[in-house]
Order: sequence, then C-alpha cells, then structure tokens
Amino acid sequence: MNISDQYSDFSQDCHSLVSKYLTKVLFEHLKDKRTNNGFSLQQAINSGVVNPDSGIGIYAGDEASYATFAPLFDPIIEDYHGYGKDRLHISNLNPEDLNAANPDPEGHYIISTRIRVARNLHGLPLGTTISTEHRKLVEQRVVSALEKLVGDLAGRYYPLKTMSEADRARLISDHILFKAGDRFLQAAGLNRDWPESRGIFHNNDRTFSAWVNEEDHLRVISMQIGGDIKQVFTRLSAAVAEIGRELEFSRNHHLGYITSCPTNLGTAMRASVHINLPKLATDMAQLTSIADEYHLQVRGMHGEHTASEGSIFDVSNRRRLGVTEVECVQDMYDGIVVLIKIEQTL
Ligand code: ADP
Ligand code: DAR
Repeated sequence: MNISDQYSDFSQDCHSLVSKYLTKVLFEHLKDKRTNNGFSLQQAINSGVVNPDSGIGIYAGDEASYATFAPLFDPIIEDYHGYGKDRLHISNLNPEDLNAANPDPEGHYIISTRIRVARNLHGLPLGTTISTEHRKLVEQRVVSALEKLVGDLAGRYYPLKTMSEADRARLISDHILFKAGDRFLQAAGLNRDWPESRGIFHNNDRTFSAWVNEEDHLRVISMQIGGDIKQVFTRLSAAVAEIGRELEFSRNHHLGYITSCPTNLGTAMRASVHINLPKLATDMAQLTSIADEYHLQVRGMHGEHTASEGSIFDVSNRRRLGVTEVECVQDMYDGIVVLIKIEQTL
C-alpha cells in the first residue's frame, strides 16, 4: 500500500467521515503515533484516501487503535453510531427477549433471513495488519472451535486455497461464500496474501456458516429461506455461545466487540432479510423514509455496494453500537413489519 506521510486535503467531492474529522492539525498530532503492533494513522486512513467515495474511510489495526487514535475515531464513532466516548455497551443475545412472530408466514414477501456477527480474537492484530503467521494461527484456532460444533451446527471447513471453482461458484451464488474483498478492503490491507488462511465453514443444511479471515477474523452467520427471524436468531445465539466457550474475543466495556471497521463495533451484528417489495420499489423516497425512521439500511441483494435487482432488497438494522443484539434484530423486525403493511396497502 502506498502510504503517504504527508497530509493532503481530501477532494471536495469526498464526504467520508475521515475527511470530515481529520484536520491537518489532527493529522500532525497523530501521524507519528503507533499502536503496540506498530499500526499507524496512515495505514488506518489509507482506504479513505485511496477511495474518496468511502462513507467512513478508516479501519483499525488492533483494539489499541481505537485508543491510540481516539481523537479521530471518537468523533467518527459518535457521528456514525450516535454514541459518545463515555458510554458503556451492553450485550444481550437471548432470543427469549425478542418479540418476533414470523411477519410473513405465507412467504409472499420475505425470501430469506440472515443474521451475522463479527468477532476478532483477543490479543492478535486485526486483518488490516496481521502477519501471515498470525493469520494462520487465527485460522487454526477458529477452525478447531468450529469443528467441535455438534448437532445441527456440525459441519465442515473449506479453505479457499483448495476450494474447487465449482464449489466456490455454488457457495457465492447461494450467498454463503464471501467474494474477494472490494477496493475498500484492498486499500485497508485486508486482502493481503489472498486467499492464504481464508475459508468458510458450513453445516450440512447450510443454515449455519462461518467466514474465516475475511474482513474480520471470524464472521458467524445463521441464514435460512423465509421469514422466521426468531429461529435464525436462536441458531446464531447458540452458535456464538458454543464458539465463545473455545475462543476469547476482543471486546471492551465501551466499544463492545472490536472490529476492523468502526461501523461494526458493539454487537458487530447485521440482521437482514431479502424482501420483495414490488410496489414500494416504485416509490424509493417512501422506502428510504421508512428505512430512516426505523433505523434500517437498504442494500442490493448481492451484498454491500451492489445495486438492487428489480424489487428485491436487502433490508437490515443500521444500529450496531449502544444497542443490544436483541434490539438490533428487533429494529430490523419492526421495520419489516411496517414495510410489509405498507406494501399491502399500496
Ligand atoms: P455482511 O457480511 O457485512 O452482511 P454483505 O452485505 O456483503 O456483508 O453480505 C454478504 C453476503 O450475504 C452477500 O452475498 C449477500 O447477498 C448475502 N446476504 C445478506 N443478507 C442476506 C439474506 N437476508 N438472505 C440471503 N443472503 C443474504
Ligand atoms: N466501504 C467502507 C466501509 C463501510 C462499512 N462496510 C464495511 N465495513 N464492510 C467505507 O468507508 O465506506
């Protein structure tokens, strides 16, 4: 990565949070600081420098980054999450606390439901700066924990390096496998040594999967056809509890679970449905207004930075930090109930 030591003004058409808060004075104050893993400000902001269309434009290299570069991370976290630097983050993964009867039992609207959390191993650098040796150690520890899963979570690990093209295409088309990282992740250093020590684990009926060394050390994913959101959350919670018995995750009382990208801090959870809304699709202003009111994010169905296809949308919770996991799923659920009601009245 071509990391510059000189501050350069961000272009006028750059609206990222890093361009909003990284003044020349702050750059000069932070540019010679390093975390205990040697991670620098220049490495942290490189993605936002190289990609002026970034929304955020900054990644962490380790848990310490959020403290070492706090004068920059704190205002970005407050702006994105509405979460002040003195707040404490509380977790609650108990599905009994979720009020979510299937909002679409006949399957007229919801095609599939997916809930994922990100986790990083305590004491090891994040993907942006991790060495090949440490990345292999992450793979070994995570796969060892995944291979201890039993019952309906039991499955098999598929290293990307030895995966057949047919398997890869099948898993991507089933929305199970991650694609090689985009230009934002590339500029953040997250694609280094690709596909070394990357892979995917999934259970026999592909309702549970885990990504190893993509954007974070581990992504734990529960997914199934239809709108039984509570069942998907129950499976995710059980998997996270089982894996958490084997691995120590990086977290603290203020930021919750530590992630490479500050947008994922806290619960590190994205709960989404792929939902068909043919009438609302003709009124994107109304869809966007409801999404804003119910803290929802609307993406294309092939993942982040992809366009919607026809009237099928990926609708998920936007809040991740300062709310519990139950509240993340409740946010998505409550918004989906409203979207379906409005779709039915149009
Ligand atoms: P993230 O893992 O941060 O949620 P993306 O938005 O890129 O990342 O989604 C990753 C993959 O998961 C993509 O292939 C996307 O199509 C798929 N996906 C997301 N939500 C759903 C869903 N509700 N049903 C099926 N596939 C989904
Ligand atoms: N594209 C980067 C990251 C935004 C959040 N998405 C993640 N972490 N996958 C940006 O700054 O817009």
